[in-house]
Amino acid sequence: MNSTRFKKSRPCPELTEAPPLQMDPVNLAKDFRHYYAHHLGRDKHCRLTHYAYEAMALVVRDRLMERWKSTRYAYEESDCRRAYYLSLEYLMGRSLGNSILNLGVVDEVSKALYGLGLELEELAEAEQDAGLGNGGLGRLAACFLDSCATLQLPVQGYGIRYEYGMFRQRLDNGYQIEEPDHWLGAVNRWEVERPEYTQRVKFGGRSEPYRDHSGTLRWRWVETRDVLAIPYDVPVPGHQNGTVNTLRLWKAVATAEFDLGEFNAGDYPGSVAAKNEAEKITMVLYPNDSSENGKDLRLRQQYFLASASLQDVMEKWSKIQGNQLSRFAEKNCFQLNDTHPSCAVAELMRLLIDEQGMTWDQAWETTQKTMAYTNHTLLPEALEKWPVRLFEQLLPRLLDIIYEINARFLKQVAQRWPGDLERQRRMSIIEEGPEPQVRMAYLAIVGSFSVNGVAELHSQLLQQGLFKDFYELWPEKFNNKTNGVTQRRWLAWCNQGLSELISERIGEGWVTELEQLSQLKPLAEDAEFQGQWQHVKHQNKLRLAELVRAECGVAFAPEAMFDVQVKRIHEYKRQLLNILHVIHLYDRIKRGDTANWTPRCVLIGGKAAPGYAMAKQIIKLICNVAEVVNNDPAVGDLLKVAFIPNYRVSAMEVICPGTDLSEQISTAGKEASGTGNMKFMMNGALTIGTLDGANIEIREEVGSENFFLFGLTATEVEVVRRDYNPAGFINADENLYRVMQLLRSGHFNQCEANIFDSIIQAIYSPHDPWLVAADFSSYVAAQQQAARAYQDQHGWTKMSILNSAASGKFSTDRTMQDYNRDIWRLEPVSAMQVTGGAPRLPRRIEELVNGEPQKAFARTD
Ligand code: CJW
Repeated sequence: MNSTRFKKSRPCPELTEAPPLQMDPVNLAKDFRHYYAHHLGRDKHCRLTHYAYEAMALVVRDRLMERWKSTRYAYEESDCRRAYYLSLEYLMGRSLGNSILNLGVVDEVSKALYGLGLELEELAEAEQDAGLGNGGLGRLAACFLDSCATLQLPVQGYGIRYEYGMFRQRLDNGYQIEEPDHWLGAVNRWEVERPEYTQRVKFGGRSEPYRDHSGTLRWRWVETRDVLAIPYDVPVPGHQNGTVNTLRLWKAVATAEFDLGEFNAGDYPGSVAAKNEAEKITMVLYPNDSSENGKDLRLRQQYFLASASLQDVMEKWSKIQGNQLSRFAEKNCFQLNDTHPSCAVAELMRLLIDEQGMTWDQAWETTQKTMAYTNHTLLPEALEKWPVRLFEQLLPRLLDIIYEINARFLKQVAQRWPGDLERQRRMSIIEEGPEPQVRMAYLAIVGSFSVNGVAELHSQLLQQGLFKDFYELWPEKFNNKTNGVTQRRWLAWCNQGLSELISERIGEGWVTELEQLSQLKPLAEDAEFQGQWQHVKHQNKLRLAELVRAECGVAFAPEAMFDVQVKRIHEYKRQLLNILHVIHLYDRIKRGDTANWTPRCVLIGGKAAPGYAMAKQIIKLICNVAEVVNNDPAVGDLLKVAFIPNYRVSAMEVICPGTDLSEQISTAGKEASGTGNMKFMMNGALTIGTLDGANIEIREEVGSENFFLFGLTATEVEVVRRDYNPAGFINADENLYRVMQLLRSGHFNQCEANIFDSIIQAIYSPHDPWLVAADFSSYVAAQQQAARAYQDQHGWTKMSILNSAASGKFSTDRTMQDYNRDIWRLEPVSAMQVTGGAPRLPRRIEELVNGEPQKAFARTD
């Protein structure tokens, strides 16, 4: 930056050295009052909880700041190797509660607020979700950051600061309406703008050869239209360990010159248009979670993130190490969250060659040792491809580099399989055809030293299917890293009743070592413990019932079984199968088949991509079925159905603690992992599910007797699909036949003729890739088993406790240790010495800090 605003002055420690802020209720209350009255200018007449939230956010933020600084210093001083997580999405949700929990001051803050006549829970509710992601992939990134900070790993997240996050979903007569989520309309207390680290990102123009001073032929990217990337840093606190890591989010801003250039040329509207064009890049999150739609703005976003982040890391490197780039790969590692940021492979090559003067071979070695790629999907429509033509227009220099990478790579393929032209065509980074495309997954694989899937089955299927050729060439690159979730948010914070009960029995160690939950196993049949467990579940069900009443106007009775499916709406996730089962239950009630009935409350929620017509139709069907079922006096309390609008992180914090039965019913081989399944399990829900994604590992951990399994396996799915005859399945199953009759009769769309025709057709289609009809019978059987099991509350509670007790594997603390052991190879760095108080350390980290051999993170080779 050349602005005078950022002129450097001499270092001035007395500016920032201050005694640590106190964390006791008296001081917290004092600071709260200061912010409320003096900073926000509110007084006793202000009844808006929002300002109380803001004041508390400021109090907490101050405490984060000092730890954040010491963490930065600790990383700098230790000159440690670092990893960077590159992701187009971070679903952070709310920050206040999480920060308070991780600072270890839940009781202190509650007391301080109590003294002021306020309640922490109510304040926390006033915070808007930071919804900078679509679903599992974005939430996973947020859980990863939490675990890295807790493990004191020097990992920084890089992402985009979208002005508009994930759209808000409203329902109008059962139809999804999308509303903009202008989350930055309110002040965001959880970010710090750092214009002093602004980067410049190039677009457009052309590449041109030239000779440098030594006469070497080089390339440069000229006549570009640049965009500035301004970083906003978000603090990511570890759990009671003094560490605060950073998530750096980039905002796009027009450059002064190119504004002025057009302005001076007398084209004022042109200059404004150019400014808008630049700033559009970070305006909105694309609301697709499984199919790319080839919009050029999306490619701009991807490159913007990759380029700004890489330049940022390079700049820091140069400042400290000079132009000693030979050790860059030793000290830096980039984890690519799916192919979305995979431009980074070519961009790093460009920076190393064009800007740092490396040779191709040096640069390639550095890149290949630095990049690691995680795949999150097997769906072919989600595999990103960009038209070569678009690359040429937007990123011409990158396209040159991709061509060169591909040429050299295909030579390697030809050497390994001489004469196998078909294989070369299959493996080429450039897909030939009328509209040639860049296959981003192949670019990511070729440019990375590690390629991982996100659950055992998914990683296997990648190796045997989608990436088979690459696996044959480089088996050593491929590995699995089963997903997880952070138990800090997904148990300790969101289910405080269960947390307290668990901690009373086994201590608090599980908060940083989830495997300790296995100590609950011997208590699974303990009558007293069961009673307490049931009491907590009951309270959580009341809380969930209140949410459903407020949001859906449907009364859920807490004695009924709460049967929940919340996730993005997609055909492969089979919300349709769920609602067919609901119709079947309704049909049974109507025909009087209700002996030994288990009352059930079915809750479904999730957003459909705005352009995904079938997914929206499925929402409409769910809503219409709910309307009929809930208003039929013959049904009464036997069955209730609700679709909860605007499903998001903060809603899940109420939903998963109150759930009895977790629906994980995707067509086998389609859900890469799933992470909602883990949140439910941790909170003591039982799973009804297929052998798909991480369900398989959940069932392995908890035992088949504590899991309701149904459906075809991934292998069987392939076989059945070959000559699939849904009508055969429908005619062979009386229950399904009746369900289809009800649907076809228009029973759920009495005044809306034919609106469900496309759904009915899809079920009857021999080309239905999701095999809804094929799995119906076994799904109904598993549901019946679950219903019967629920009637034995003693048995059910036992299974519930065992599920929670067996969820240890599904902590992102474990996932991050796996990434670190096999991919990142970082040493944890403690930032403790500088902060006030005596934070409690998890045992493992205590050993590390106290100089014990760093077993947990030692290289195994
Ligand atoms: O990642 C989770 C998995 C889950 C998987 C999800 C995923 O479906 O099973 O638990 C964490 O590993 N999300 C995506 N792929 N896989 C995903 C997300 C956003 C996308 C996209 C794919 C956005 C676009 C395209 C594909 C786009 O162009 O906007």
